[in-house]
Amino acid sequence: LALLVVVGWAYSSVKALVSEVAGEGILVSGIGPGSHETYRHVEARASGLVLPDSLRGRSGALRFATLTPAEAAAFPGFLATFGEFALRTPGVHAIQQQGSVFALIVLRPFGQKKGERLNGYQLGRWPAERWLMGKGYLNPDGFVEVTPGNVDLEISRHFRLGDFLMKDQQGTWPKYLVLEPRLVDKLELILQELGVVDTATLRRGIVVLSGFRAPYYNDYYLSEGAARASRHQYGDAADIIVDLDGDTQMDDLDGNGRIDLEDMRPVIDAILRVERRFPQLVGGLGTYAAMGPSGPFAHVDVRGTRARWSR
Ligand SMILES: [Ca+2]
Ligand SMILES: [Ca+2]
Repeated sequence: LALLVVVGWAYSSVKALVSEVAGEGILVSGIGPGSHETYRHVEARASGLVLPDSLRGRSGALRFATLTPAEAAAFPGFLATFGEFALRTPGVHAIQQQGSVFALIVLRPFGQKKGERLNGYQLGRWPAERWLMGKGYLNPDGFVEVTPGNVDLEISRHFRLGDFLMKDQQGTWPKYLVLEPRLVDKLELILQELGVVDTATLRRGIVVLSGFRAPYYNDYYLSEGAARASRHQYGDAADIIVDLDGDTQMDDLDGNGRIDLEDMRPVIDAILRVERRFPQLVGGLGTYAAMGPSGPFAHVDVRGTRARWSR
């Protein structure tokens, strides 16, 4: 049986703790901001916590799953491992299993947002709070609570939780995020298609210019062409560049000395190949000419239906 080590929200301390654990067992911490970190061992066998392979996505590269409190309660072994407290207190529950860490993230329910804000963090009102919206545009189930302790959590082989945060409200903690694992899965598959997956010197390859955008933030950009029903509000969209050389600019992928829309061609081809292989990950694909210093970029999402545009 694999050694399972489970720790809570204070992710930065995970690595240190893992090395201290000997023998077969699970290490459980108190979770959530303000809670004391108390650790206890429980029997791995007794808890029955098993991660299905499907949680790692079609790329096999996912290292996180999001759970509503109800889903967490129904997750085999979750309650026995983390206790009922974990259902009431949203947080990250990281499981160390044979050298790789997997995070079960309990969401803060959408209903805890009061008006435009959640714990002081400005989010705004979702389209379905304001208008009658169709399927696929209902309010999100909840939010990932991002703290200084988990912002660098590796949620997949190439991405961190913080990659998908809004860039505003720098000094406000906790921050909140809507994030679909299927989006991160698709980005990992795009990297695989681009053939850059195991390039040792490049941690990422794809840079997320803009991931989650709360409605209040999205509304600022309506006049610049942002859609009122933008998928960014649902955590399943990202504006990306391919930046293998790490200069925060789209790369000259065709090597002709210019950085322009032609360089998006290999990216578009990779996205189309991913969608052909995995129709479940079909979504929007938009290309944009340079609007800022990072150069041209692509919008990719997993809305479930095909959408194509170029601006
Ligand atoms: Ca670059
Ligand atoms: Ca070029």
